[in-house]
Amino acid sequence: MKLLYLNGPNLNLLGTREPGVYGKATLADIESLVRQRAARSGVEIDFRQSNLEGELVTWIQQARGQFDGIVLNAAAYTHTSIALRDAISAVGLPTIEIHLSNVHAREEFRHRSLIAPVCRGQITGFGVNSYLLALEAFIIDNGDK
Ligand code: CA2
Repeated sequence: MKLLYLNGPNLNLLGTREPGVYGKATLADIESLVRQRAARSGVEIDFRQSNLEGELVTWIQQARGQFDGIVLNAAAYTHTSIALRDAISAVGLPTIEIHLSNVHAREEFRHRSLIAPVCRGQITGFGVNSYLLALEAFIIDNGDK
């Protein structure tokens, strides 16, 4: 199984600011944890971050035929991006929406996800473990086939 992990705007700052909300791990630390767990199950990982909405859209479009699924922390675009939602819907690959923080326990504007209705599911609030839980979900789902 091949999974594409996509990270949206400002997640490149992880570990450098706001550790109280997002924890102390950097995005490179998270990538390394995901890769270690994935290797144990023979899962291939591509892990990327962009601050640009259009670049994320392009990567989602290009995932068709290249990956079995997408794990997406769309960051603030979760709450605003019809373009990301349309891309997920168009590509037809199972996509799991993830967040480090529990978006439902935060400001009202974070409660709405424009991408959730076209995602396989949502994992929110488990910190770095949200990234690992999405991997587990894909491993379990794949085993069901
Ligand atoms: O909890 C999450 O993973 C979020 O996707 C993070 C986004 C936020 O807009 C979503 O509502 C929930 C923000 C990512 C910003 O990351 C930073 C990291 C360090 C310092 C400042 C921002």
